[in-house]
Amino acid sequence: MSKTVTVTGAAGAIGYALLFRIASGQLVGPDEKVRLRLLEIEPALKAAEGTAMELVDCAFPLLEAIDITADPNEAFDGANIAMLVGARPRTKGMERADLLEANGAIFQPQGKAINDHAADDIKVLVVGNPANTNALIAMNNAPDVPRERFTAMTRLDQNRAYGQLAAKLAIPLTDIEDLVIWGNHSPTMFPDLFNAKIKGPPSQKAVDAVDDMAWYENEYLPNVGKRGAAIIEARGASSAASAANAAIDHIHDWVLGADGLVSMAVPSGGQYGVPDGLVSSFPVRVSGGDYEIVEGLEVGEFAQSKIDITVNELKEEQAAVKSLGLI
Ligand code: NAX
Repeated sequence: MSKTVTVTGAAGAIGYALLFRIASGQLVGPDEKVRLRLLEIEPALKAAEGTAMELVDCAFPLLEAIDITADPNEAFDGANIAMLVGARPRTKGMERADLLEANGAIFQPQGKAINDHAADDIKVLVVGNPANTNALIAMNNAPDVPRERFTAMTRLDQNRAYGQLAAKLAIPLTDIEDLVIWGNHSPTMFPDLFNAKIKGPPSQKAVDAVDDMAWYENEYLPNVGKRGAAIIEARGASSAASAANAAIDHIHDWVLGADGLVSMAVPSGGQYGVPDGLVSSFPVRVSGGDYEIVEGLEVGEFAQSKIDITVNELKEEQAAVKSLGLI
């Protein structure tokens, strides 16, 4: 058996950091062969071919085939996993409506192509920004695919949240568990220290271990939320290897399972008051190839006020794409 993995934006920076890890077996495990499908726009096909040449030159035993195309129908034909990385970035002076419209032109046809051509067990991860709303667009254009198969990435935010909390508490990040992100993959996201735990004995709530609400609100939240901008400022280019790493984590755990809570932006079923159908990040449990939103977690007044802000932003994006006729 092998899995067909479609990667869009394959010639981009994240694609370059992602494809070699998929082909080496880090995505779906060391026993599963993979067939790669690279989707790019015409002008980037040659660059994608160059990446494919390097993939061949790695002689990965698990890599069965590589196909390159600019046609979404071909790219998603028989796909078991789709990693939608290519998107239209916001350029200077671009209004939000223009950004959403430009991305609609990408994610509408890709959603339709997934609907018509992907394998029955397709799992979709949207990385390209605005990730939650791009996933919403693709999902709404794929009426025959169960909607829970469309997800967006907040795992990089989760990984950043782990790193910064471990640094603050001067503990190994393996001592932290159940630290998840709520809401939108944008600076409004909410990393939840109330449900995160520091391993014991005795186990402690992360917020108690920090014991500094001013740091949580005024440093941690903005520093996690704006980490992407800080990386651009420092490197002169946006996060690529860490984004690819998080995309691997997201799909790996979805397919193979994981302990504890992880963050995935998934269509809401109305949990925690998030409107049905909105693609928002939740605490989820993953096992047996499925995920489930974990209900009944503590959401106090502070957390709720932050979750409201980020969910309201998603509602506005949803209303905007609706008015543009994209969903
Ligand atoms: P690059 O600009 O390096 O690559 C994007 C690639 O997508 C380009 O090769 C382009 O030709 C291709 N592309 C554009 N339209 C396409 C289409 N219709 N079909 C197929 N391919 C298409 O960007 P990169 O640094 O790789 O980032 C990709 C996306 O990830 C961006 O939207 C970025 O904002 C987003 N990110 C999302 C993150 C997340 O946590 N969800 C974090 C990292 C990253 O910022």
